[in-house]
Amino acid sequence: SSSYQVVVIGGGSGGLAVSATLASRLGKGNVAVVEPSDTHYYQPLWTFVGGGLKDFDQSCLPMRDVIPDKADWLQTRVAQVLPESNQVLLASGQTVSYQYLVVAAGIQTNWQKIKGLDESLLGTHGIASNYSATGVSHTYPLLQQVAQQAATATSSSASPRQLLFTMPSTPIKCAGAPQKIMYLADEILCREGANRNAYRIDYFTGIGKIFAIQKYADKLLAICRDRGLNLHYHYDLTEIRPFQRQAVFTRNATAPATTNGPLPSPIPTETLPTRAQVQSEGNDHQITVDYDFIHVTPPMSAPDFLRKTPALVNAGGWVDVDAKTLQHVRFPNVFSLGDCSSLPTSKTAAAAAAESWVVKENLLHLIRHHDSTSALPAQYDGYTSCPLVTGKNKLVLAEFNGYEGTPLETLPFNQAQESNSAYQLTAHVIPQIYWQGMVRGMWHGPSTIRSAFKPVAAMTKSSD
Ligand code: FAD
Ligand code: UQ1
Repeated sequence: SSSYQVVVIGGGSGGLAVSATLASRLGKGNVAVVEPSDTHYYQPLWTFVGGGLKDFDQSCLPMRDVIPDKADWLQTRVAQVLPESNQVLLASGQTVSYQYLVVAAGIQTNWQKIKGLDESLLGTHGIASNYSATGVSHTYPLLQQVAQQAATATSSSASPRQLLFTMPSTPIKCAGAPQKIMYLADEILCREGANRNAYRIDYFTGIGKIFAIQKYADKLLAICRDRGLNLHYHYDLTEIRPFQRQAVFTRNATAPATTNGPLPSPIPTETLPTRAQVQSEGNDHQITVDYDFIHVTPPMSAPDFLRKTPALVNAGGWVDVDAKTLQHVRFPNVFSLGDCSSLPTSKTAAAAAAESWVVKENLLHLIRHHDSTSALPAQYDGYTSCPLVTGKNKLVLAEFNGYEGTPLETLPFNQAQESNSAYQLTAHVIPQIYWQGMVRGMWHGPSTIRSAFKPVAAMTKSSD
């Protein structure tokens, strides 16, 4: 059994941002990163890959090239955390002891929660998902296929090609990604020459809003209206019948509560997809829709292995940390960041960048001052960001304080507007920031840039 000063679970965005700095500060042999994957993924690029705007290869680097030089890489998964004895149990059977633990294991995609769906089906039967390393490369070819079909549709009386986009009611990473690919799909079909009435786009979301922050939701709703994209709230995708190309949506419990009797007007008939059947029985309300293309965002949850340690997680299964200090609420030598944490903000790499600073400051403080009674120096404000690409060269750069639900913008213009500069920044500059900065522990979000722009923003944004 080996022993380390710090063990980091996960070599993803959050795990590398933390371990890079800690390994260089604490020196060789003192930091271990437990990570099973051969490849590190820059997942934010997958929206662009699905839209045919980037190559999949640009989102990957071999894990061995990004694990910090001075850290030991244990290439296996953590099977269980034993926080009472300061140990982790590895899938290989080994136990590893730690003085400090950082949990950055990401979020788990649960494909099997949708009846009839398996990750291996992506790319077949018109089923696509950008939420899969193996599946994302199939999205664009499928979109081109349906675009060709719509473009060559001859009879104007034929029913339109049906494209469906789904968002589950569970927490997910990058809550904007389920709709970003819809905007890109619409643009691809238009570009391939499809007549607007030769295809129809429907977005089914498990929740009751298009976006959590009103300022951006208003803009996105206007975009959907202008582009004729149909929105349906409180529906979860519950089944796919690949061979029939049918999707079944179930109205969920987040729908407006009724004291008794059936739910109020499900989908108004005039907004129903063309080839759809409604099944209603009391409050159990389902719609079966024939599709030609469907982009699935699977339900997600905290990783299963965390649930084996109830003391580590909250009722939802997320690592239970203080929202400001990122220190565990019961184990002071444990920290967590990123998608697997309980932090009540929107789960993104942008959030993990800001969080990584707080984890490093506070953990190094504890190492320097063994008296854990002195207050931890760094606090996370809830910053997160969601670059909503709405087309080639168009993007709404949502940036906000997820704790307060208020915009927290970096650039000196109103970021609810679609802009080319925000597109160029997200497509070309931020990936460089990620590979050169974040995975090396040197990018903690844009707060210093925001401060630098403050005088300019004060002049240009006064009329927002
Ligand atoms: P990850 O980066 O997912 O890393 C988790 C790591 O833990 C993985 O390497 C995994 O192999 C490892 N792991 C899992 N289980 C174990 C175990 N038992 N033991 C050891 N290791 C384990 N974010 C943005 O900021 N902007 C965007 O535009 C954006 N767009 C996105 C679009 C898509 C399609 C997707 C899928 C995500 C997007 N994100 C975006 C979200 C972003 O990728 C994540 O929020 C971010 O990667 C979270 O970092 P993390 O370290 O928590 O998890
Ligand atoms: C960001 O910092 C980040 O992490 C590297 C992202 O993940 C890909 C983002 O999408 C965004 C938008 C940011 C914020 C950075 C700037 C310069 C606004």
